[in-house]
Amino acid sequence: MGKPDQPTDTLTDRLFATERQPEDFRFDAAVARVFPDMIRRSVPGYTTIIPMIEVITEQYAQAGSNCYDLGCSLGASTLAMRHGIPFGDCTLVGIDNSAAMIERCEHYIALDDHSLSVSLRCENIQNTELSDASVTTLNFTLQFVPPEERSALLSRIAKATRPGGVLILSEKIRFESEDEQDTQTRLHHEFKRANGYSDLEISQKRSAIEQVLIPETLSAHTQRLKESGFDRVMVWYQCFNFVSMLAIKAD
Ligand code: GEK
Repeated sequence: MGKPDQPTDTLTDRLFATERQPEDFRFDAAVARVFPDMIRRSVPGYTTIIPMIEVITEQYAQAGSNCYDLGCSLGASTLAMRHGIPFGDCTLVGIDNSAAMIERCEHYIALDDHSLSVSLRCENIQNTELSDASVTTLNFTLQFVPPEERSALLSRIAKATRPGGVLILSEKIRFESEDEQDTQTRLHHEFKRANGYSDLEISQKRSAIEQVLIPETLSAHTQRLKESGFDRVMVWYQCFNFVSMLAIKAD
C-alpha cells in the first residue's frame, strides 16, 4: 500500500470550546483550517476508513475510467484513491462546494508526490457532471445532502458507473431501536471525550450540526442504493454509529 501524505500542519479544533450562539454548521475557512484534526477526533473509524479506500479502489478501478471523490474536503480520501488506482490512464476528480476546502485541498494534492493527476472542482455534487466511472467515493458527504434529494444523486452516480464499478458510501447512521440509538450515541460521545473534547464542545457541536447532518438507518441506505441502480450492497466497516458501505454494479 502506498502512503498518501495526510495533512498534519493544521490546528487543533477548538471551534466549539467556548460558549457561542447556536448557528448552523458551515464548511467555511475556520472549519477548513482545523478540519483534519476535527474529523480524526470526531469520526470513529475515519483513520481506518481512509487507507481502506485505497485498498478498495485498487480492486475496483478500471483502466481508462473516471474515479470521483464527492465531497473531497482536504483530499484525504482523494489521495487514498490516487494511491490505489493501478492505471495511469484513469482520471481522478475531487469535488467539493466549499471554496475554502478546495483551496487547501489543492495544496495537499500538490504536496503528494504520486504521478496520477487530480482535477479538483468547486461544484455542488448534486449537479456536477459524472460519466464513465469505476470508483466513486462519498466519504461522509451524502449525510449533508437533504434526504429528499439523495435518491436523485445516487441514481446519477449509478447511471454513470460502469458494470463492475462501485460506490464507497460512508455515513453516520441512526438506529431503529431507541436503545441501540442511545447506546451507540453515548459510545460516540465517549470516543470524542477520549479525544479531548469537553462536554461543552460535544453539546455545542451537536446543536450546530443536527440541522445539516441528517443520519438515516442502514436499511434506508441499502434500499435506496438498490432502487438507485446498484445490485449488491454490503457494509465493510462499522464503528459505533459510523458505517462504510460498498455498493456494486453487476458486471
Ligand atoms: C474525507 N470526504 O476527508 N456538494 C459538494 N460538496 C459538498 C456538498 C455538496 N452538495 N455537501 C457537502 N459537501 C472527506 C470528508 S466532509 C465530512 C467529507 C464531514 C462537502 C463539504 O463542503 C465537506 O467538505 C464535505 O462535503 C463533508 O474523507 O465533515 O463530516
